[in-house]
Amino acid sequence: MWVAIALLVVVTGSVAFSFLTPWRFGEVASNWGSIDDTVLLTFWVCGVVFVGVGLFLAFSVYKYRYRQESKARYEPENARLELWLTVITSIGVIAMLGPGLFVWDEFIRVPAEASEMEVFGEQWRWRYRLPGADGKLGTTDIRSVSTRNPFGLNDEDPSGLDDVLIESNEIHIPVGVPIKALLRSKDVLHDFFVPEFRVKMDLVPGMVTYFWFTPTKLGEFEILCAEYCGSSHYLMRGKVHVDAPDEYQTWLQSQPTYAETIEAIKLSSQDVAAGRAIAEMNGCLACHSLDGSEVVGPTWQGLWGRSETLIDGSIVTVDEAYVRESIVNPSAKLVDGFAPVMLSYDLPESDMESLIVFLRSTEAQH
Ligand code: HEC
Ligand SMILES: [Cu+2]
Repeated sequence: MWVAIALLVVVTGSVAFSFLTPWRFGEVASNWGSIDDTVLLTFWVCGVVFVGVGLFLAFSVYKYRYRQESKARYEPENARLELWLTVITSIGVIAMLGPGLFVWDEFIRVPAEASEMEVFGEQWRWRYRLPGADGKLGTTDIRSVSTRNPFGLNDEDPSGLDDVLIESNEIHIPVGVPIKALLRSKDVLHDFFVPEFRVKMDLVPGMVTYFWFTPTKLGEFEILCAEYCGSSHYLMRGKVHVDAPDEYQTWLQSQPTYAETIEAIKLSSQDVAAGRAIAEMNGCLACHSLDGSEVVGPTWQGLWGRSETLIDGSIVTVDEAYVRESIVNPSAKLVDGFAPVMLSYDLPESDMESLIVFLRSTEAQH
């Protein structure tokens, strides 16, 4: 009796929770409302089965409870019962999964007018690449990836020179324009996920995966990596800004092309701008700010020459030796108050020198 009541409470409680819960889908900000429909369909099919099974269980537990005089019947086979259970289960599974196949087909059937956007993931950041004036992304080869060419663009391919490189976790896209997202990973499995767009797909090393979407709402939306990809997976976040067309153009004009980044680095290695470009290309600025704000690591504002307290309580002055050690072997001296999440970098000496020129320029002005 009590078991049957407990089962009834579980069933009615679950149903009530599903209808009263404050945790609902947020508004969809893309054309993929149909993804919500498939999720809700799964929810309803599972819900109906759950209620049916739960009630049947409660009923059976009560009806066939132990009684002194009752006797069990021996009935190991029942072909009719098995037949209709199989039919009903099959219908349930088809109803649940069938419509999703049609949505999936649309999800990867990219409209011809879609513009391309490459999403490049690595431990633990995002980068993006947009086709330049020629509307074509240049070809890449993962073997060409270097600190100066983080996307691995083929230098022989002229269509890559005008590609716009976004060395930031944040990307802008214009509202109302269909976009084909091409996903690449430099190292391990990652997963590009924008909950409000209802889009999500793995980045698989060695291949390019894709899907398409049209953003329908202006605003800022969070990008998450939805595949556990190492110790700092939780830091692998980004933002997509959906802009009005003119705002988007303004932003786009301010982003460097591949040809421009090559130029910036060609400047003498004594040039602060070259060092800054190297810091950007290596992703240092994803964790170190230049404006005093604390991102993941200590800010680089006023870095050179300042006194830093380490976790063992000792104090060091930031000079060339300390900076070099912090880059090559970050765990040797950990700054107090920060997580040990920086990876060691093996930079060519010329890049290291440029970086140091740039970091020297951060000395606080008195
Ligand atoms: C994943 C985030 C992350 C990235 C990327 C990163 N760092 Fe760091 N960095 C940190 C953290 C956290 C600390 C503080 C803990 C420590 O000392 O390791 C730090 C400390 C430092 C320090 C010592 C700073 C001080 O105030 O004493 C230097 C110098 C430094 N990083 C340089 C670099 C350079 C150069 C790069 C790029 C080549 C880089 N970092 C990339 C997170 C990062
Ligand atoms: Cu990841």
